[in-house]
Amino acid sequence: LTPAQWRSQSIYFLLTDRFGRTDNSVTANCNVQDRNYCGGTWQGIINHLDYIQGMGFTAIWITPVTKQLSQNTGDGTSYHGYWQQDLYNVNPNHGTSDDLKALSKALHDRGMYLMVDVVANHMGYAGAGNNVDYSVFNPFSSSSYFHPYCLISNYNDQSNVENCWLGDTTVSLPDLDTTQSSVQSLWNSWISNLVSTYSIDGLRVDTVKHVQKSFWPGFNSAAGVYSVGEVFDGDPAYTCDYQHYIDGVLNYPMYYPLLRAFQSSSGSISDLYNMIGTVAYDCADSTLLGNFIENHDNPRFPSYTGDYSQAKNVLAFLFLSDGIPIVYSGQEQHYSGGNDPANREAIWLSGYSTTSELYQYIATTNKIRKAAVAADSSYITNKNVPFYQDSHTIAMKKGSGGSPVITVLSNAGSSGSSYTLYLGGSGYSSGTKLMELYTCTSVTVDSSGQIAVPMASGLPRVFILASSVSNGLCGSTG
Ligand code: ABC
Ligand code: CA
Repeated sequence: LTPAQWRSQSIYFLLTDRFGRTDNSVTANCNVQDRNYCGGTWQGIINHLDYIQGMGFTAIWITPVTKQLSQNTGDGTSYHGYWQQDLYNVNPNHGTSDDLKALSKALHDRGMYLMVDVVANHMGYAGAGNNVDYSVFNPFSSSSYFHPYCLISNYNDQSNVENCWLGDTTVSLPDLDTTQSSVQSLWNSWISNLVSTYSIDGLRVDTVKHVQKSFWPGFNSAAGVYSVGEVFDGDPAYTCDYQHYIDGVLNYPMYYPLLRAFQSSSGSISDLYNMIGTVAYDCADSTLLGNFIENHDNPRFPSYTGDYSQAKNVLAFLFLSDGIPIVYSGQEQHYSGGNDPANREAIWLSGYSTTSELYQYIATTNKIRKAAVAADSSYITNKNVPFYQDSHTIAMKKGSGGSPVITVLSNAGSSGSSYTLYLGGSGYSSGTKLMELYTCTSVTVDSSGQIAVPMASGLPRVFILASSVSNGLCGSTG
């Protein structure tokens, strides 16, 4: 799938080891602190695709598929998939190569897409960096393919970030010398092969800032599919620049102000408001970024606040601002794990409840985004514009000039009061009939051009033209 085709997708990100088991168990023990395999498999994902599709997702992103180091180390095992040793075989803990093909086919049979996480910066080794036996790697079986050992010590020094090694002295992440043309051509033919062998539709690319920028255009084009890179940095100037080298990046610049705005009722709305403009300006194309509020490297949102209204507001932002929404598995069950490894809970232990509050909320929000796309061919490419803020509230419009989607978000939380927000500046003229899609309230724009927004319990509100309501929303047919 091309970048343009990915814009309107929505992505469910899961750790293969933690999502579903071949035996369909919902009781199998998984102690996150053990940092060990819990038994999730590609077949287990196939078994639970209804659960994912039932929330309206059109794609999944799965953790790396390559064969890993096999030891149980002081840092745990390779259950997460970022400690690869053999690029030409798959991780046997997750199944066979045929199982992975079957997952790809099962997704495609439903009209869904497969995004695979890939790592080109490093391999993984159980032991200290000055003691690596390079012959265990396939390919790259000699030290000559790698940068000399040094641990990254200064994140403000870009050559240190690119040329030294991630990991620690328990598990080393031997850092490939990606400036060598032999290394580049191995990676490019590998990725091209992987994509075609498994009919992969998109890539999430790990550790992008740890490889020189000039490596990525060749890799991205050899892949031939939309690639979204991980540049773990909140600075928009630093992170957005990578979009000149790879199709998209994970929206780390938005992550921090989004978290701070909604993690408490005193969070800064204005910082978020300003970052929307900054990212739209600094990034080459904000509509190709990957939006998230949770992942396997950061504490989950409910570890900051247990409030469901605040959780709904951050979700609404992911889906209704510029970029491709990414929900991290377990977010729909309001899981609350903190730092790695606590944020990697097994999903089966939730019993895959489809009635939980956020599961239902996400399903509605996916429908809203699809209805917006269906009603307005330029919705997905028109930039989101914030146009109102107060200390607890932000309003944004996105879509073609005449009929934008209006999103009103609040950080007041579930105990927030009920009141009417008279919202001007939406661009809608008086007399226009709108529908609020979470409450199914009809509102006519008043004579001074204001929308009477029925705020309550700190919940998000979203308006579209009443005549555009579709996709089963608010009792619509079709
Ligand atoms: C394991 C254990 C951990 C233990 C660690 C030493 O070993 O699980 O508990 O603490 C994989 C595994 C991890 C494993 C690591 C290391 O490998 O999943 O469990 O940790 O062996 C990607 C993946 C990630 C993966 C790897 C490695 C890379 O998403 O799951 O980890 O393939 C850096 C990298 C980033 C990486 C991340 C984990 O580490 O850049 O690619 N993620 C600063 C730095 C960032 C740094 C981040 C976290 O800290 O700038 O580069 O990310 O260490 C903001 C700033 C940011 C700043 C943050 C903290 O503050 O703007 O720049 O980020 O304000
Ligand atoms: Ca590197």
